[in-house]
Amino acid sequence: MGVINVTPDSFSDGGLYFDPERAVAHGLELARQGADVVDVGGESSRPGAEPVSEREETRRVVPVIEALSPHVRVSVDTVKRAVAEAAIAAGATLINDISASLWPVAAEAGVGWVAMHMQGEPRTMQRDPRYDDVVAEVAAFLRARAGAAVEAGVHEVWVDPGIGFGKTAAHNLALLRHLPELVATGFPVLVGTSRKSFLGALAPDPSDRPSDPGQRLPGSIATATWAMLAGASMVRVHDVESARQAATLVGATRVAEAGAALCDR
Ligand code: HH2
Repeated sequence: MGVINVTPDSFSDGGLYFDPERAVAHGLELARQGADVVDVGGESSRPGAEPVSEREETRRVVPVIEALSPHVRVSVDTVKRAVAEAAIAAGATLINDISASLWPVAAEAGVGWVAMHMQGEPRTMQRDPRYDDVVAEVAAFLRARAGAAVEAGVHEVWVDPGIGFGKTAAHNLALLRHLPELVATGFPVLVGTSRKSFLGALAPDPSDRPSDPGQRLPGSIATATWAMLAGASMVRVHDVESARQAATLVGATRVAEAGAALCDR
């Protein structure tokens, strides 16, 4: 899943694709690089981000989705019902929902839905996140929301641990380490670590300062590869070409494993 932020303020690429023509060109380029889905968002969810009105968010994403959807599968990254509906009318077939609450819209429209876990809300979520058992709590939350969606008739339901959404670096690492527990829910798992700040803090630059978002490609690919090996079915990334290479290698090791197993028979 390749990211397109049609926003002036996203944490790693804010402003780069705020112009719709640039956003469309970038989306087509991500598809060429191998993205199976492009995720179009019109509101930043970075820690401390200010909310955007429904009207403005719709104005940002709809023309981009209309232009991209004939060429590549499009998801809309929104928490607003009206924006999701307008995006679906424009050609989106997956709702990427960081609030994990829009499954009735997906059921009504017959599109797929991603349930992501978040503690709190973007403005304040990184102030002091706390859990007794982050892995168990996130898995229980996602299992319940995904179950409700299936019951409502959603035919394609994804779960996502919400790396960085109301989580410390230790919480993020625990969720990555124990990803198989999320995979065991039986729902396909999506993971987004791309360029996130815990990577900068855990893998600092040579002068021991937290690296900037633009320097976090190695950590992004390392964690995406980790997630895929642990059973994630999709990774949400800004750098599609690199992630695609990693995914191809993960796939090749699987084929090699299956071949070895056949030879052993
Ligand atoms: N992360 C971001 C946004 N949407 N959706 C899912 N399902 N999983 C994620 O991990 C996730 C997400 C944050 O990244 P980005 O879109 O690049 O930044 P911003 O929210 O500042 O626009």
